[in-house]
Parts: sequence; C-alpha cells; structure tokens
Amino acid sequence: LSPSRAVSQPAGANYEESEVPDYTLPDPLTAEDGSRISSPERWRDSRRPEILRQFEGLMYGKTPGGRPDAMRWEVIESATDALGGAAKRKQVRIFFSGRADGPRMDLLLYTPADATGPVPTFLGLNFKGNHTVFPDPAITIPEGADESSRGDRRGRWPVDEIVGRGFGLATAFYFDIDPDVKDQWRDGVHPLFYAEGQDRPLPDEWGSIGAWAWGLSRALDYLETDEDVDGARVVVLGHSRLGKTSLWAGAQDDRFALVISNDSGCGGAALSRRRFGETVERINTSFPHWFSDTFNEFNADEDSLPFDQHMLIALIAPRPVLVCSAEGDLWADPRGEFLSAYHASPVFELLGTDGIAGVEEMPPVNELVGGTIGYHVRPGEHDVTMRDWEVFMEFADRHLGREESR
Ligand code: GTR
Repeated sequence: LSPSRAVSQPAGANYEESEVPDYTLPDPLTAEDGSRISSPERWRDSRRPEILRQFEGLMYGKTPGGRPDAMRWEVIESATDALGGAAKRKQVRIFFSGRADGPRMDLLLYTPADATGPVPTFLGLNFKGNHTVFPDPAITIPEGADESSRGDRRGRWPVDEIVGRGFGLATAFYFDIDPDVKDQWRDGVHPLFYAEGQDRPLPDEWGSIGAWAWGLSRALDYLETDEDVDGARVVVLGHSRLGKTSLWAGAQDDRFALVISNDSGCGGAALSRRRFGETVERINTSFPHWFSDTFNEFNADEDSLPFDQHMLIALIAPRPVLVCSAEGDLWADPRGEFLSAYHASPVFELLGTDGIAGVEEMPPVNELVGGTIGYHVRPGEHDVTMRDWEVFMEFADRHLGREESR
C-alpha cells in the first residue's frame, strides 16, 4: 500500500538560484492567436477554455467523463459523538460505477457537533488510508493495511483543531481512486472509461493525477448533498503529488470554492521553466503514470510548453487560491511556487479581485501574504504541519467566513 517513491533530493538536480536559466513565461492574457485578452468575458468564454484544453492535451491528460450516471453512495457508518462529543462522523462509500464490485471510495467526514447549519469543509485526499488520519477506532481500514497504522498520520490532520474552529473535514484514500503504482492501467477508475478494446489511456488522456482530481469532484458530488456541509464552501486541498492534484481539480471543477496547494512543486505550483529541484524530465521518469504520455514530449524542453504553472493557478480565478511552501523543500522549488502565484495575478485582477495584492517579493517565513491569491512559506521540510493548517484555516476564514454557521 505504499505510494510510489522517488529519492527526495537526488544529486544532479539544480538547487542554485544563480543556475536558473533565463526564461520567458507565456502571458495568460495573450491568446494563442496573439490577441490581447482585456475583458472578463473574453477570459471566461475564450482564453480560459483555451488554456484548460492545453493543460488537458499536453500535461495532465483529458478527463474522459464526469460523474457516471450509475454512480451511487451509501452511508456505511455514522455517529453524533465522535471526537469525544465534539464532532459528527460519517463514512460514505461511493461506488463510482454503481457496481458493488467496481472501484469505490470511502469518504470520511467530520463536522462540528455544535454547528447550527452547514459548515465550510476542507476536502483532501490522504496518502495511507482514512484510518491513518486520526486514531478513531471506528474508521474503516483499507484492504492491505492494518491496525498498526491507525492514527499514524495524525500530525498531518489536526482533526480536533479543524472541527474546533468550525470547519468540516472530508478525506479519502487516494488509492481508492487509482492506486499510485506504475500498473498496466487495469485498476482504479481508468477502465471505467475505456472504449471497446481499449486497455490503457490514449496518449493525451489522463494519468493518475487526472484520476485523483476526478475522484475529488466525485467526493464533492456527495458533499453537495450532505446537510451538514455547505457545498458552496468546499475547500479542496492537497500536499505534494496531492497538491498537484488539488490544483488540477480546482482548475477543472469550479464548484470548489477555494483551492490550496501545499508543497506541490513540479507539476503543481512550481514554474517548470525554472528547472529548479525536480524537473519535467525527472518527474516523468520517476512517475510515468502521473501525467499523460504526451507530457514526455516536454522532457528537457519546458520552453516549448504553451503554458507554465502560473496559468494553472490562473484557471482557478477569481476563486481564492493559497500556495504554501516549506523553506527546506528545495526539491519542490519554493521560489518557483511563489512566482507562479505572483504571475497568475493579472488574471485575478482582470476578473475584479486583488490577486496577489501588490506583493512584489517572496515574503519571509511565517508571513501569509497576498489577497485572493495567498502565499506562505514556513520553515522546515516537505510535510504538512500544524503551522500549515493554521494558515489554511486563516485563509479560509478570510475568504469563506464561517460566522453564520456557528
Ligand atoms: C516526490 C516527487 C514529488 C512529490 C512527492 C510526494 O518523490 O518527486 O513530485 O510529489 O514525491 O508526493 O510526496
């Protein structure tokens, strides 16, 4: 049940700012035909779909379909006295194809017991199973795991604090959607969309990140129906490969009210053209199943991409986006993550928001900066810490509010 791994900061990668090559970023507000995008309408009706198609066709791969007609869910367990009485707990089994023997995802949901109405809710995939996020004996254990790992990712999921501040938390194990292994594309949700005779995604179709993002949208399909959750205030978040995923989910599905990327690095918030830390070639070599096959064409040729990752963030505009980095996580290129946030701002401004709010420089550690686009870097390594969650919650409070539900 272990996620695929790469060496985390291998030799041979560039960690020197002075070695970052010169590069020119594509302008999100200049269309493919060279025309200038100067109205919100043209952004929405023409430029945004154009960029979305480029990310689909060249990088993450096309998502072949939305919610299957036969998809259904069952509440398999619930309690009103979880977390010592502080929370309601619900576990919902989502059968993606409707079939009990088809791929399915268990969604774990905690909401504050004292809420007087539906609450804003964080939704994020987890790496090792729902039972690892909190030592709650009622949480189901995925096949292949056992009791020994119950609660062992608790440090990344401060459930008490989240619920104590009036938020809901929903999470699912990413393997439920697509196991993170270089398989032959037989497992997970990919086969649900194969045409007759097809046995793997086409070169420009989705890899695993696309599938995980799709799964987040299916989780939202459920959350929109849950009376304890405010479906119009669902925050999609993720760390690392799952931060790449939350950005892609937020870019494609505008029902997500707010998007958070934590240490998402290459293929996430970091600018590819900087080739700092992990590069396109490196990620496609270590994790050939994450992106579409077509993305390999840009190995060591980042400058030929018609976009860079600032344009992924721009796709989320005008909804709020928070980019979080860790100072010591050079593999994920903290400065490249900041620069993406920064260079997405003109789109947010065109749409009438304050974007990065005039911030010109990467901030010192522990200072949340920006406006509709937030940026924060904390000291330390590649991880999700309590400090990260404080920033997630502060940003969500600012942009979504929660007063009316308490
Ligand atoms: C690393 C990978 C990164 C990041 C990370 C993770 O090995 O190179 O892109 O995704 O894994 O997801 O933990």
